[in-house]
Amino acid sequence: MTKRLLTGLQPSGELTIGNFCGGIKQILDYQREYEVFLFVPDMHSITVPQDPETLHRRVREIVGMYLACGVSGEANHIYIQSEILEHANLSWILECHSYMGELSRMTQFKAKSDGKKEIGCGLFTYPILMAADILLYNADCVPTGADQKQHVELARNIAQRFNARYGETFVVPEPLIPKLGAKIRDLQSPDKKMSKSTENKKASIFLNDTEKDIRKKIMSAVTDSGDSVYFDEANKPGVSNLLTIYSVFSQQTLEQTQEHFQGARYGDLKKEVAEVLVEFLTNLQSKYAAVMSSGEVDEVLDRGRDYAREIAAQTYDKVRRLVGFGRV
Ligand code: AQP
Repeated sequence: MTKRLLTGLQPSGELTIGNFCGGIKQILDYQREYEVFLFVPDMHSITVPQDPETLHRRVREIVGMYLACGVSGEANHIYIQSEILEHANLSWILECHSYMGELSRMTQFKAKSDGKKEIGCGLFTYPILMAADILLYNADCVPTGADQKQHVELARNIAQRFNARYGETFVVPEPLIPKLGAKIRDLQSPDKKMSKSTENKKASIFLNDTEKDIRKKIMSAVTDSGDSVYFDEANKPGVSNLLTIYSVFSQQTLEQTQEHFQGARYGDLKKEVAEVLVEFLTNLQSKYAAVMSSGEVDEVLDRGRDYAREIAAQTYDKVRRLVGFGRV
């Protein structure tokens, strides 16, 4: 049987090149090998406040971006999380099989709640919803950037715990972390990862950035002391980040990139990184405009919803019987 791969990107902001490297690129790499489930986690987005109109708009835009990037809407199942009610139903059951201790260890929760006076419960429990997203479709693999690896490990633990108690029910998923680009760094604070919901817009390159903005952001990216270009993540995170970005978007290995920039100065590196991004993103943006003016997004989402609903209903029905819900 063809193995299943599942992933989703939250419509919590405009997608960044980090989201492309950790999420979308992996789907492009694997979509011929796996049965792909790609969903829009709109339920995850409201773990932090969202404007409803903007969220509606972004849900469609993100699917347009998946398609513009080259994700096949015909071969893959693309759907919106909130349109499949079993995500929330299964999440509740899994929540009752999870522990406060394991959720408290999630580094993303610590980072997102740091310094906040009021911390929403959803921010704390959302890794369980993520486990439900994965286990509902018995996904074998979950492509993800380094930041989400811990959440996939939690999903594995919950699946194993459930299977041990009720008998083999869920496939135990494996995280699939890219060798290159698993953590694209913030351009202004390279100790942090690049994020779509960053407050400092200069810190992230968004997939819909203008040519002018791309060049400006890359040219003002924080580099490190010294002036020679080489890859050393611990001591030169800013420069290493630019080398990684260049490699991914020029489709070269890190070794080829390092060779290419031997003897170069920071200014040369930045100019070439900006060039490669401008070429990739302007091309992507014209494909995106074409997708958004066609009716493709809704067609793909309707098809994906119908397919996903059937699988989700089967899994949920099995699980609710196992835990003793309703009438047999
Ligand atoms: N900087 C990154 N480098 C590589 N991969 C990344 N991902 C996120 N940031 C980077 C990967 O993108 C996919 C979608 O992520 P998400 O939408 O579920 O949320 P996130 O991980 O919380 O991403 P953001 O951009 O930081 O969103 P906000 O700002 O809303 O929290 C995942 O595969 C993720 O690993």
